[in-house]
Amino acid sequence: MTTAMKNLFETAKINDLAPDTLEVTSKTGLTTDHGVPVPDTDNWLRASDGTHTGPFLLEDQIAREKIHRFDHERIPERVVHARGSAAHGYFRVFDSRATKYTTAGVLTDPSRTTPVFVRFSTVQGARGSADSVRDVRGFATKFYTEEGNWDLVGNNIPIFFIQDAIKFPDFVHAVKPEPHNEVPQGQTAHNNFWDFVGLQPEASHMVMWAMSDRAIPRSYRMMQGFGVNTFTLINGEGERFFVKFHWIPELGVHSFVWDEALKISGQDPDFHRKDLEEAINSGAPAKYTLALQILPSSREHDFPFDILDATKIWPEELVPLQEIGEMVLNRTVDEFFAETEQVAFCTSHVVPGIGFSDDPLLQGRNFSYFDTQITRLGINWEQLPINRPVCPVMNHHRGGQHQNRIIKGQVNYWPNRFQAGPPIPKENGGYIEFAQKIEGMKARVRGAKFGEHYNQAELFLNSLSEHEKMHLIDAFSFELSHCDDPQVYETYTKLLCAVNMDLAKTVAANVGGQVDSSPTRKPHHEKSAPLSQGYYMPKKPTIKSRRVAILVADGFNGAEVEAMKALLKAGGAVPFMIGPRRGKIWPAGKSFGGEGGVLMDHHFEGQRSTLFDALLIPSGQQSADTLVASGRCIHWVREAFGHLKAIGAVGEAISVLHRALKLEVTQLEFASSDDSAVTSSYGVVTTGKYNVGSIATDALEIVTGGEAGFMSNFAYEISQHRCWKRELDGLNFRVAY
Ligand code: HDE
Repeated sequence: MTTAMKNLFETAKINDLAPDTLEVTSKTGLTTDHGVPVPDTDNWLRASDGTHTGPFLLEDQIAREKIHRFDHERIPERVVHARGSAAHGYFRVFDSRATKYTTAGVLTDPSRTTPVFVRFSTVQGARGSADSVRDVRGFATKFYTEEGNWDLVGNNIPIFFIQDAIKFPDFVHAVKPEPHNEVPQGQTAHNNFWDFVGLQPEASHMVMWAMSDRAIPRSYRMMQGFGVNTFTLINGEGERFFVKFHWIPELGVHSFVWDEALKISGQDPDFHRKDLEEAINSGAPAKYTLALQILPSSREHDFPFDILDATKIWPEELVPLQEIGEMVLNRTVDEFFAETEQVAFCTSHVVPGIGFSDDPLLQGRNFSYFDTQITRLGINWEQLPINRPVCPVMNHHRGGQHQNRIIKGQVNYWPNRFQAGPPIPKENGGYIEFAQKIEGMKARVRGAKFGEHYNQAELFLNSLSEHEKMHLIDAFSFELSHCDDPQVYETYTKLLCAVNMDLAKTVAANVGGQVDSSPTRKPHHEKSAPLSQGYYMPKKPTIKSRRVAILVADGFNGAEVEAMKALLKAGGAVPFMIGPRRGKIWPAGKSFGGEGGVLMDHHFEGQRSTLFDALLIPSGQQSADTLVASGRCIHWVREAFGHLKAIGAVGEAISVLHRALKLEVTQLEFASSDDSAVTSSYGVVTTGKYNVGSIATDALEIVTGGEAGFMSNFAYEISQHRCWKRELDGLNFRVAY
């Protein structure tokens, strides 16, 4: 006897949801909840003489039901990770190589396709807070496997603020809006957060990550995911391995720049939510590789850090990643509340072949998640369509609010005289805990190695590239400047001395903090390359799903724009036409108001440069003259330049760049306007003449250099995400944006 089912397929969960999914059309008439047709949903039943409005009648059960249902629409939001968005997809392993570590079919059987549902989130903010705030991102995956649901509830940062789950309520109270005035929203830049982490040195490693670019990801599709905690795998021989789970995004690991993130919080608070939806709908599903870090049980104590300490990474140089499979998110949700809001994860939900470790954070999490779902969704939360497994579920748990299932039979206990619903032995797939030997005294203690807090914080800092270090200093300075209690920021700048003296001095100088004259820790100067985001650039340069704004006004070069759009689309990018008005704009040679007008996607005021990855301005004298004379357009260019984005301009449009940048940034080079040579200077790509006939040769190779065409050079700059050299040479600081 077994509960397992065979041959799941990509859409198994979607099919499972189908009976609960309703398509509303003009033929789906309105009914009450008890199914009676409703003829009028606009007027409450009332006593009226036909001319004057009289009092309403409580007997109107249709109106009462409508109001009752409305009054109870809200459920408690998640204590943390309240703001999120989600997508459906599937997971497949490349081959069976993980069989030596685990019996879990989801990780070892290449003939399987396991449906998944992934919810991404921020941590601190409320449900309605902005997407682009500085924060850790949640990355929670529900695998609907043949042997039950496996929830891998991870983050985009591989470690955590605290070591022991008992500190979680303190940490969350400190990071959340302050109790007296419920301020601030979606931010760690406040006294209580910095007070807590300043007094809790175990947080110092995680604080470094939270102040790095990792905490302002460009997209959920461009960030890593980490299981954070140490889990275990058990193979067919009964051997146990420690494991850490990693997700690596296909598109590389990229972030906003801080000024951009701040502005997007106001300009488009739903940026990440829309980004995921737009990418999936435009045929660019989000893809991630699953990689494992594996340690045999025998190596548990071989490291200077405790491998069960969630404030530490296992450096990849010591424990390499093993890539085993790929996840694809290719379907948006049908209804946010029923799916994204009601999905509920539980770290304790693992499948045979996967187990836990003594990681003290994980053990607390294993208690907490089930508990919180009871408050949010009720005890039968796992029967909700989005949460229920696609394999058979049967047990003798009964009752509780919102029991959905009807289980036939005379008995609901075990043992029973019918042998109904028996336990499933290991041979048939029953989940068996690893027979771990345990000894010790009952005490409130942590392992000895849990006491060291700074070595990996320094390792992280040493491993960052120059521009990443600059961003980290700026982030610390921004955050601590928002603390108005000197005790708070002075404590933190002193703590930073233990991580790195130069960092501490710079931040202290910026925020008016203090440094210790004699730090106790000696620096080790070690580095680990994969800790820098640049390490995880895409395997092949790509512009897939990048948003490119094409700025035009009447009189732009129409044929050129058509060619450019075609090339960008061929590379998977998403071009947007931006003009002085959202209606039609007429290319050169077409008469205003006549045939051949091009509909704009947005107007200059409707969108800002912050919402695009790159800026392109085609030729056309009249168009360029209008743009040069528009302060808003000049701001578009300066802001894109300040945010280190790729900028392209052709022919007369080069004058727009002259007007926006040339005075301040004298070392920028531009192509001359009568020449078809391509000039690429600090991510600004220009050419005097773009030969539309050259599409075939300029077929978006995504390469840089004089040999390559204009669009290939422009695409190359987009694929680099940002031009860091512009920042390292201080060019962006000279432009007002
Ligand atoms: Fe969570 N966490 N957490 N957490 N967590 C929740 O569960 C908790 C931790 C993470 O999209 C809650 O359903 C404790 C680490 C994600 O629905 C709650 C501790 C990591 C999500 C909870 C931690 C996470 C949550 C709130 C310390 C990274 C959102 C609502 C011991 C590996 C999942 C809920 C979603 C959500 C408890 C620490 C990730 C209260 C006690 C470390 C991605 O149960």
